[in-house]
Amino acid sequence: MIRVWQGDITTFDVCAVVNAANRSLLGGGGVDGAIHRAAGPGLLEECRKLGGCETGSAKITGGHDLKARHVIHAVGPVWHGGGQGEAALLASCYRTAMDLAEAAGCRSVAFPAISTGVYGYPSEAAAEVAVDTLSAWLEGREGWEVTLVAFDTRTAEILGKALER
Ligand code: AR6
Repeated sequence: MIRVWQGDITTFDVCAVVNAANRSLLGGGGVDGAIHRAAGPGLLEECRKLGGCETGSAKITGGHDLKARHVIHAVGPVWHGGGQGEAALLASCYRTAMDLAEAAGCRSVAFPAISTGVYGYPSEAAAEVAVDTLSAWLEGREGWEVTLVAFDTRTAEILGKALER
């Protein structure tokens, strides 16, 4: 099951929250900064040991001071107009994050709108990639709760529309 929820992902009580990180995995602005602030310095300490992450992939850590047991740090693509494999890289983020959540024994995951802030990916197109990729991944699997977290009303509407298609 996929649902849309508007609010701050750092408050979410799920098995894994996904972070929209960069390749260094050493923190940044946006949702990344918010997650690191809420999780406390132990998260950065753990991230330092990961050696970064490729665009389109993800790595998992503990949740530290968050309610969530795990943080999955996914590195979305920077938007360059759509002709540089952005959609495939974004889809790969969602799939890899779900694979890592499953391997960690999770059945509940919350995602921010990866790449749609600083990285400039158009929100409508990103929402369709998110919904299509997650729907395909969830096919044949039972008991999952996947939440698409929108920080603002506009993103919530866009995600809702992508879900209703
Ligand atoms: N809860 C939920 N969503 C949030 C929150 C929050 N607390 N804060 C922001 N968002 P962005 P990106 C939304 O820029 O585009 C960082 O510096 C935000 O409104 O956080 O993937 C990293 O270190 C937007 O819809 O991530 C990278 O360098 C969405 O989260 C770079 O930004 C993603 O926006 C990654 O850029």
